[in-house]
Amino acid sequence: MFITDDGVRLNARLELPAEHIDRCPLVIVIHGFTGHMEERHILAVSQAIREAGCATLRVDMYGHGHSDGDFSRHTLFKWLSNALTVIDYARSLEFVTELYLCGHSQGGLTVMLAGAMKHESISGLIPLSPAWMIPAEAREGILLGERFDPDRIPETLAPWGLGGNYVRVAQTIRVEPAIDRYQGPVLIVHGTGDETVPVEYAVRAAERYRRGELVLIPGDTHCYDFHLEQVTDAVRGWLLRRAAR
Ligand code: FER
Repeated sequence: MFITDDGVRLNARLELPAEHIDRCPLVIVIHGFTGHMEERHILAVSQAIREAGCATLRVDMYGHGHSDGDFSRHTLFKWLSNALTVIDYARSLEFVTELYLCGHSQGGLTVMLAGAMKHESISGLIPLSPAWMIPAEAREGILLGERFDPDRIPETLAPWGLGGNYVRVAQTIRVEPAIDRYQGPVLIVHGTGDETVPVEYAVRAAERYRRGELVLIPGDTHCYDFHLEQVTDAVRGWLLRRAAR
């Protein structure tokens, strides 16, 4: 199915939990930079969410997976617009009791920002290895470890072929106020051996969130190559504890 964000078709998949019930919570699940909704860790986390009795809505964001848009033209503003549209779609579904946002890496950053913007309708956030240093690094002239002049942004950022507008947009975003604005419960999961997003960012975000909880996966990578089951256990357990409260 497609959810349309002002003419941009976003490939999306809605799945209900196995134990059929009339109404249940729904978790929107968002992949990372260069990712898509069929990645191993996205599928595994989504399944764990359904095992906790919640529906999942996986979405390919602008310029990714089978959604419209060119990768080279994607920006965090476009992803935020997509996220707001998907949230509004999810809120329109009759069966949905509560709405949660889960996202990996750049998708984790997206749910941190969108969760703050829509805080009144979001019951909790699950940022997985959130890449929330992207805006600060864009201001410093760093992108995925590569350096550039932040005041003379290249037209194209090799080797990913990203347009310079990705950086211009990222430079405007302030994550700390978004963290401070969100007062609901937040579960952050992060591998201590993450080669893309240093684990210290997860520690700082979890401390800064009013109701932050942190699960570290010892030695694991950005996409949980070694202990994906620890990630799924953490997410399932957190949602089950929310349901039992
Ligand atoms: C960056 C660091 C991390 C970056 C993107 C990421 C585009 C995101 C990684 C992911 O979503 O897996 O500097 O720049």
